[in-house]
Amino acid sequence: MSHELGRLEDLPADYVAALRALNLVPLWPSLRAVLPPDKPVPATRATHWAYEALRPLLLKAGELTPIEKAERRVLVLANPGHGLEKMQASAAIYLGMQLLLPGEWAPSHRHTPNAVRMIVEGEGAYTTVDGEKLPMSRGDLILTPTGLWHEHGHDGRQPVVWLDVLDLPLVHYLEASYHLPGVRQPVHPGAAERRYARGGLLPTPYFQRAAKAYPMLRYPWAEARAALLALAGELGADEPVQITYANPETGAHAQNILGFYALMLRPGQTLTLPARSPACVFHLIEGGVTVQAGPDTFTLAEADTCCAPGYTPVTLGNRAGHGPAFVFLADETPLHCKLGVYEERR
Ligand code: GTQ
Repeated sequence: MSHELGRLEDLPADYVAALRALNLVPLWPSLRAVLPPDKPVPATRATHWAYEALRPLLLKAGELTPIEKAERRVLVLANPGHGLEKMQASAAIYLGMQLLLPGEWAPSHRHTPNAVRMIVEGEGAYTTVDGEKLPMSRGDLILTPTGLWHEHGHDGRQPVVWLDVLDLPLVHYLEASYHLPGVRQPVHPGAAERRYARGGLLPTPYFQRAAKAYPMLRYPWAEARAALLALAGELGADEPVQITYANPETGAHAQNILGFYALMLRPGQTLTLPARSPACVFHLIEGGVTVQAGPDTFTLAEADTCCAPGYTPVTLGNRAGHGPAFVFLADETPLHCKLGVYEERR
């Protein structure tokens, strides 16, 4: 039973002042705000960022601000529900579109928040993470886990743009976010994605497995796309065709806080994802889809991004009559599961 609780205004002003002077606050006027009935009231609003609209502004940033003055030349995809200055897409997710121009270099640093890059356009750029030089192509997912040195360079001839997904809002909220500058990293040869190229077949040194917390840092789009097409061939027509970017040694999510996935929609397919506690981000790699998040419907063109708050059912539709659509997703599932607050409602 929910009955009206006492309000702050119901209390004598001198009583409230006496409490405040001792750093005390009465709970009951704010109880329903922090424990709302039945489900959370998210600040996160379903929001759509059209690539066509933001791209010229990002390129303009390339003219206005040299890389030396930016370190990372990024336009943040900020959720108005949180206030733009908070630079949050959701409670735990930060999104940014980063531009690197030919010949530029974004210097080495490391920080406590985890990052990934989803490459949006351009060829010839690379990021070096923990001494591994990782080429960037459209649709590739590149990890920059917490604490690893990373820097970005560009030997190509066209601007390169990628989507940064970080757990920065959460780590900042935890008062655990900080950054250290570094020097250019020596690059060691080898590509982990070739060592882990076959599912279920792990490279095994004779004495013990190399115990790297993040054994694979680059997930080429060609592999993910092929995996989705192969999976689609195995599943029934109505089943969701989705893969999780996983740590190939443990099978767990690739990173600790945010989850990353790729999803294929068959021609004409409509897929309803049940309401779940984590907020979710959708980025369209290929095709044309509609995303209906609660009362809001967005029409995504290629390279568009949108987000949906938690506890909201989401319906994805492939607008094309022929040809699959491919969507990259990021969400807060690993975090919610680890904290024991993960929930699905059907
Ligand atoms: O590329 O290292 O969008 O440190 C925000 C913070 C990108 C990066 C962002 C960062 C980076």
